[in-house]
Amino acid sequence: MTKVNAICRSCAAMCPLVVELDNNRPVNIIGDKDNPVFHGYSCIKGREMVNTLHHPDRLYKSMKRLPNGEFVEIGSEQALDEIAERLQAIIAEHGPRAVATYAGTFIFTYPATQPVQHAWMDALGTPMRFTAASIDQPGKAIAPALHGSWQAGAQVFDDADTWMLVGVNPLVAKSGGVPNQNPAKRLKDAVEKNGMQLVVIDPRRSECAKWAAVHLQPRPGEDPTVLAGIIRVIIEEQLYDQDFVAENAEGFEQLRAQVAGYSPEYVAERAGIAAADLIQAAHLFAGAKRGGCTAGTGSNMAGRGNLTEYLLMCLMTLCGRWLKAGERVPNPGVMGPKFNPKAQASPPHKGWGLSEKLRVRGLTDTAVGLPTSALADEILLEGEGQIKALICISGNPLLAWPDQEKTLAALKKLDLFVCLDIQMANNSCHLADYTMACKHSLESPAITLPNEMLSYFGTGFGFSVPYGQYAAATVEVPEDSDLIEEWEFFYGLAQRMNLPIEFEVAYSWAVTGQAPPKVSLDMKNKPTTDELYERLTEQARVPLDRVKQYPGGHIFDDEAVYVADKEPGWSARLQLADPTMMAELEEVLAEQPDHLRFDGYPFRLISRRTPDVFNSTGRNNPKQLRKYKYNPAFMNPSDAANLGFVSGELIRIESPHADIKGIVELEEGIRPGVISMSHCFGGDPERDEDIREKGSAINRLISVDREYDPYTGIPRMSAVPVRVASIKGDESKAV
Ligand SMILES: Nc1nc2c(c(=O)[nH]1)N[C@H]1C(S)=C(S)[C@@H](COP(=O)(O)OP(=O)(O)OC[C@H]3O[C@@H](n4cnc5c(=O)[nH]c(N)nc54)[C@H](O)[C@@H]3O)O[C@H]1N2
Ligand SMILES: Nc1nc2c(c(=O)[nH]1)N[C@H]1C(S)=C(S)[C@@H](COP(=O)(O)OP(=O)(O)OC[C@H]3O[C@@H](n4cnc5c(=O)[nH]c(N)nc54)[C@H](O)[C@@H]3O)O[C@H]1N2
Ligand code: SF4
Ligand SMILES: [Mo]
Repeated sequence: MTKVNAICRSCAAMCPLVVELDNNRPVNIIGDKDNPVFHGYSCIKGREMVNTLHHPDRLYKSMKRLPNGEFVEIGSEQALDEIAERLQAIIAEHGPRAVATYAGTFIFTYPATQPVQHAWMDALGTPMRFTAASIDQPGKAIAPALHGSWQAGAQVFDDADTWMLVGVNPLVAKSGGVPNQNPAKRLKDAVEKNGMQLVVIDPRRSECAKWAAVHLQPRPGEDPTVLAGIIRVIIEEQLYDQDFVAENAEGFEQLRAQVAGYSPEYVAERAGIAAADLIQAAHLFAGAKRGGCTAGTGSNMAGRGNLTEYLLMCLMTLCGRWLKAGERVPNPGVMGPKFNPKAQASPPHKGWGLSEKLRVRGLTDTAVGLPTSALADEILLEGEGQIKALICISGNPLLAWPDQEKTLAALKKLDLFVCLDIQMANNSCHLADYTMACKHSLESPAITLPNEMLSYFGTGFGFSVPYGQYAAATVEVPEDSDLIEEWEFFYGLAQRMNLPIEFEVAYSWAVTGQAPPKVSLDMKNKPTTDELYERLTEQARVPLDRVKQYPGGHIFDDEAVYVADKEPGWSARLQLADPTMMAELEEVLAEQPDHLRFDGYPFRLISRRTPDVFNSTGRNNPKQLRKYKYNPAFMNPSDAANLGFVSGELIRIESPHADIKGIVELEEGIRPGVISMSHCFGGDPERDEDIREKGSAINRLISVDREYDPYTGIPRMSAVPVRVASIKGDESKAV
């Protein structure tokens, strides 16, 4: 038996693990108790790699779908030859724009993939890169584009006296808000030891809300109203940082005028909360010395997510919650370049209207990339520019994209559909012409660079200390297998299509704002993943070799970096009154409140994450389904009583777009009028499986063209208007 250090790549947290191996097989996996940042933390999704590494569904060889629908094994080299040939034929007939990629969640923790993929696409001449980010929290990229950003970054959770969580639930998601390294311990310590005053805005009493000093439980989708109300209190009571605003922001008077209509009474009435709680939340947030606020998927998906994220940035600026000159930089970088910031604003830039135009809904490329909610339409819409080939990297469109029926039709219409996955259990792979069998996370080396870079994604994300870890591959790939890494797929295509692989390290751009040197790969002698990691970290503050000297991870706090003064004559300011956002504030006031619209749809369906699975991953491992095999329709017991529903009952849930079946589960903490369900459960519309075994596909309820953000295209994926009905006695029709 040997013990080795590993990095879990089953979510963005990248927890350090200790894996006990018996003859190349993991027999036990635990969190690393000696780790200085995670303190032994791990979750079942990581520990269960003991079972999922060699799960019966695991692919060891790539699969090809024959015209009769049968799947046969195919060698990876042969598959690459065939795919390259088919792509070339498609490009010859329709041009390179006919080739698109979609990157799902598991691309994130594999940092070698995207640079090679992007370089291949650049060389091919296709801009059609789509990712899950535009159906996740697109406001996170749009808001800094409109507000500008603070070069020194935000105050961090570690020494904050207050934090505001808006539709984000880090105790389950381990995404952000509370930094994702053992968030439960962090939040408990912050509240109990440091007296942090937590404000949570969530229509249900989430796991985080249990720690809140104030929990606002508004009607779903009313976050802009609530945040405008909080800003109004802070401005009217002069609780904001007047010096910081005077020196670094513009648009203050206009913002003040724009939020004037959002009185506590108006907000309380509209959002269904108590005015006193709203005022208390404003006082707690503005009254603290240090703090921050984070929005998550809930508030980004509930309509007007850009505005929600924008108002949170305004709150940060109003309260001066950015790092000031002379303060020590919490994380000056480890595998990223040295972060050497100044106490000054970067000016706003364009959030949308970037060069590529889509053919549907007037959508364009944006700060968060091309709108994935338009991808199915771009495949379906005939004519010049139609997408004919799609490569799906570690994603599951059929369950994850809004409007499942449309997604199904689109995936079937493709001339060529390729998935890169570790298993066929993914529903989308059944539609793919080729599924490339990829290495499992434990079969290739890993670095924590992606989580380090998350701090540039939003406040409350990433590592707030200079932490880094490298882990070599934990196990050898099985003999007889034919597995590739995702980057090797694109490298292999580039070789066959005579294309170069040249890229600039995007991470370096994010940290320094400057172009890093170009990396060109040798197209004859394939590099190793370790060599690619070397190239990606060429500008690292701590050389990769040094990181490798600490197999269990280390905090590299040997160098103190301080925020430098603003450059003399620096004139850029943070924008508190972006015209589009001000117009949206105006529209919100003018429109009929959401709860008075949608006659006949009295409920709002909101999003949530299921603790033991990751989107659609983990649903084929019984140990991860012990608590929930399916995705219950959680509702308030009073609603259930009024409708005569009992726990476990099968019901029909109907949106203006479609209907699905759900299974009632009672949850005291949910606001009446709200139903809360996880996505990525269920099957596809043609093979509806047993709902009590597999759950329901909530994306069938969502339309991409009914209510959507005009810039990023994200439709309303939370706060979805629905009605519910009993289907007692009719259960057979439901499965
Ligand atoms: N209604 C609704 N819809 C939503 C959401 C919601 O809250 N509500 N959330 C949205 C969000 S935030 C996201 S990010 C998307 C998720 O969208 P996707 O990323 O498209 O969906 P996942 O289920 O995460 O897909 C992950 C895929 O990666 C595969 N996989 C697992 N491990 C590996 C690996 O090591 N290598 C490779 N190559 N593949 C692997 C899995 O088998 C699975 O097929 O869904 C979005 N859709
Ligand atoms: N265990 C597990 N972890 C995951 C995932 C998973 O599937 N399972 N998915 C991963 C992915 S892809 C992502 S992007 C992250 C997401 O991480 P988070 O953004 O933290 O996602 P959730 O945990 O769903 O938390 C969203 C919260 O928003 C609330 N909410 C819903 N609608 C509204 C609204 O209109 N307003 C407000 N204020 N709140 C609302 C919900 O009740 C919920 O508590 O999690 C990641 N981590
Ligand atoms: S929290 Fe994420 S990274 Fe940590 S063990 Fe669980 S799945 Fe793995
Ligand atoms: Mo996500």
